[in-house]
Amino acid sequence: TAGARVAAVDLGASSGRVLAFDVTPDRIASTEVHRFPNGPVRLGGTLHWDVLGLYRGVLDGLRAAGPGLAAVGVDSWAVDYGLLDATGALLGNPVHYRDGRTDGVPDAVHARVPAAELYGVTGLQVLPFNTVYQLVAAAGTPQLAAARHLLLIPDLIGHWLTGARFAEVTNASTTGLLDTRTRTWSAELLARLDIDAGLFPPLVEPGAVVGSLLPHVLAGTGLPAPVPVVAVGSHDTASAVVGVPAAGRDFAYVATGTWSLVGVELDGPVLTEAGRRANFSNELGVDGTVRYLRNVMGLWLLQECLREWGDPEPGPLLDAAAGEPALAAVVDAGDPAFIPPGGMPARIAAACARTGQRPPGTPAAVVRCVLDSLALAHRRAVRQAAGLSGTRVGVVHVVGGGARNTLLCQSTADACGLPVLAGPVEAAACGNALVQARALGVVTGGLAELRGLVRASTGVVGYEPRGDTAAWDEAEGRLGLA
Ligand code: LFR
Repeated sequence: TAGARVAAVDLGASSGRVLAFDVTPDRIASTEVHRFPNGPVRLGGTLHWDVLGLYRGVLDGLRAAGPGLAAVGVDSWAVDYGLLDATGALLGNPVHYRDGRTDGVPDAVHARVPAAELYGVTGLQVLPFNTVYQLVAAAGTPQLAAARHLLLIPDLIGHWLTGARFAEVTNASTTGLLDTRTRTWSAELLARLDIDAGLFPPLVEPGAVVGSLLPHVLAGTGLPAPVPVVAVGSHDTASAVVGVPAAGRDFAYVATGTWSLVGVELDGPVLTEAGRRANFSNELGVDGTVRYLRNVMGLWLLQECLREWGDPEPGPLLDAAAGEPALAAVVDAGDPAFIPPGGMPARIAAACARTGQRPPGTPAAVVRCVLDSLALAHRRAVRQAAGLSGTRVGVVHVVGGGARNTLLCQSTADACGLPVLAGPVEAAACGNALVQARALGVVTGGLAELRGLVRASTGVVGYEPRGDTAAWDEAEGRLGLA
């Protein structure tokens, strides 16, 4: 085929978007056809996602992308799921990963399966919201007892679009229930944690055609049949790393958005004790790759401050932050204490005070503190990822929403002492679309070829490291991190 139009659905923690991509063998061009808000809904003391609202946004986006659609692919944030009963009905709204139900659960789980043993199988950083901890927190609830199927968010959307039930493997690897070495569900872990193995659908690798849009979906979106749905790297980070426009292999990436996911791409997992202690994850990627990375708090810190301040325009604040002195105060952007919503400026001030630093006194100074702290965490994770995996890193690619934040990109270059290449902002949608296009036969090759297409088609902004990294060493020292 000479070219095709595909729709990439990319659901993030603060917005969902549908992009139409026109893909030819040597170029991709995208249009954002629909964007809709996403966010937590607190109900009865529990944080939920409005998943039907998201599904409606997807349908609206598909209608806007049509009528010439050759395929659809869906990616979203990881770890969260919907439960279906025996008739296929959704059992309640999916719980948001920032909900407090998993407080204390990791320790309880590790008392049954030691953390080191879990890591040896799943290779995952302990984050309290990993699906395994959510399921143990939900044990004994009537809802879980009634459940017959568990579908991660993109698979749930895919199920509603096609009727098929499947678990795409890159996202499944964030559950803490997959054996990262074999890319299959760990029957042993499921048994030891009394989690019903029957809940989990068959795994599929990215690139598989999982079904096609159901008749009522076609009718509702005005699309002519048939429209295949392709499993993509359904974890947004997996798709974002496909969309990194790297020319060589000696790169680290920072996939920025609500989170910063910082690491390197490997051919296989690194399951060392040193990596576990440093809190590195081995997430499964497209084409058999592994993302060796750490979750860093990301722009969530900034988003939550802005919310607290009544959502002012971020532009002027970022400009003011650029005029503030660098590294006046920093916090550990890897600290899980920042996971829950609410009171972020006060929590940042408290973290500064705890480490003997004067808390930032103005919103501009808080923003500067947040961005410096992120840059510091990026540097730490890039260096550790390289060291722990024996990878040489010559350049850092910043993709996702943070790629348009010039202060963050420059500070990341300065902190790492490495050039930063920033963009594309919509890397996840690019990676999503390219995997679809390859499944359709419009493009061929491996990740290097797909990345070449991103490079040829999207603009990238370069940042050279300035100054010396000693100031960053000193700032890191203040945090007393191991
Ligand atoms: C980024 C992301 C991260 C995951 C977090 C929670 O959007 O998918 O990779 O750890 O959201 O699901």
